Amino acid sequence: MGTNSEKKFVEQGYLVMKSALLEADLAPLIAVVSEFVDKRATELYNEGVISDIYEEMSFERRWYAILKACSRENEVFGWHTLVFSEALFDLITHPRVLDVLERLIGGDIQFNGDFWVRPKLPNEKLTTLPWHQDSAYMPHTENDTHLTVWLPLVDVKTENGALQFLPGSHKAGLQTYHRVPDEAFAVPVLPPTSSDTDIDTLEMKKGDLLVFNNLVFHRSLLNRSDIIRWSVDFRYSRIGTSLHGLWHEAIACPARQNGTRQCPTSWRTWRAQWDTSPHKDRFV
Ligand SMILES: O=C(O)CCC(=O)C(=O)O
Repeated sequence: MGTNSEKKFVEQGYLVMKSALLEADLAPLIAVVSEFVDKRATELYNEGVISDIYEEMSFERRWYAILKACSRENEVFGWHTLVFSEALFDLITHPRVLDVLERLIGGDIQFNGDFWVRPKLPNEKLTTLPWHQDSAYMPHTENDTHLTVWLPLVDVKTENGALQFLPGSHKAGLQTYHRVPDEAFAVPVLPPTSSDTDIDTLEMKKGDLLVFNNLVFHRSLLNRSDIIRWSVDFRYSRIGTSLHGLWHEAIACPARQNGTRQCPTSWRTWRAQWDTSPHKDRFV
């Protein structure tokens, strides 16, 4: 990444790094997700709820086929506890991910403890997110830089629920939010004004890396395809940045110190933090 990319990030509030990761970097986490899907399919089959475990189906299709077969909705916008694993930790602290962040916020980086694997199902309203800024859902964070790294686990197109961004929209600061009927999340009182030409739709390939700040407006389109748009996202900030008691603070940890590529936190240490964290039973 050259200085042009950094300038672009400052101007736009987000950046896509093409082919930042290899298939092999994502494979262990995909295996964790697939193992859970397989386990759940087997349980439902043994309970007599479904008559097929869809073993031959691809990663993009299998979970949706299982849910359809038992007439269940996903009911959650993301998986957290289910995917807690060494594979997840390795991706959060992957040198190639942290190299991108280091160029943007320097070589002292903390992982904020916030992670989600998102099975965005076909035609699902819950995961079709309206325009928002992440600081709207992270109280008191608007005066600091918090970065989200977003990684597609399948190729993402407009049709299967790409993210859209409003370049430069972070510069106006955090807007006021309120709750409205039929929206699972708070929405801006004054939705950002945008013409279609302002909107940047991010079609991404598996292996591409998106990073965005906590104030840039973005949204998540409806998945109009018949496959699941699987993705994973993590949040970071500079070491020393207050997390203001956010729900995931207990599993925050240093991911890089003094620009050294060796991660200062081990999987064992992070797992011990998780084992004593108050939120671990709060989410699927
Ligand atoms: O993955 C998605 O569809 C939405 C992600 C998002 O909006 C966020 O992480 O703030």
